[in-house]
Amino acid sequence: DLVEKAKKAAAFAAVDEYVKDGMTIGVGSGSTIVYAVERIVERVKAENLKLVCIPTSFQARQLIVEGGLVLSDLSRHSAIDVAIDGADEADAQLNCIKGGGACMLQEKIVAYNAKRFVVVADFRKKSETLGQQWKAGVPIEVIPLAYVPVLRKLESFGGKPVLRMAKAKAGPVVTDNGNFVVDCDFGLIQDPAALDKRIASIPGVVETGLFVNMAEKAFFGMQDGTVETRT
Ligand code: DER
Repeated sequence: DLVEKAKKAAAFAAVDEYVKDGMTIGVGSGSTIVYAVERIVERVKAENLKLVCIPTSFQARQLIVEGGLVLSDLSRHSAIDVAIDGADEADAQLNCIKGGGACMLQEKIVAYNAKRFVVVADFRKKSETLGQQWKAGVPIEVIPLAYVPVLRKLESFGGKPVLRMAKAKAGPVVTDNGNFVVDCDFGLIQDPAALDKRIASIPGVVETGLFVNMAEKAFFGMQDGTVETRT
């Protein structure tokens, strides 16, 4: 269907432009990244590329291992050449909302430690202002014991915070790091940098899904099969 084709086109374009022999690659999480790993595996085989991959979640780790790629970690390879990841929304300045898959903590660590961070997404994520397309709120990773006071604090900021409940498990979503996720709707986010700092300053908040001023390029697969890029 159109969305899957768009995800694949964006992912293939990014891998073909950024992945070079000998690189250490940060592998993101979600559904779009699956196509990026597919293309990396294809190219490793076709071009005999020597790569090392750093995961951002158990899911990414599975993709790397199942793809027969070389798995490593930040203690062995802390200098990442390029991190490739999806996003829930990207604004005109390439600030992103991430965490739809509850993986934003490790994703942000890997993106932060990469020389280059690129986003791959379908047309639904292309936006002007954060909050315009993505209505599920800013994902926030929270230490479980603190989630109630954190919810209250976020409400005092004017947010509408909700603890993310699991679908395939009773109770709240538990992240790969053993934490909860709170999704907090702030409406349109005109100053994502200020909001990111404000949320992160609450004791008990581990990380936010606001990736501000981190991505250098975004590849958007469009409805007509083309790929639009934004830098
Ligand atoms: O959870 C995440 O941060 C993912 O990268 C998410 O933002 C993108 O997931 P998708 O590629 O399935 O839309």
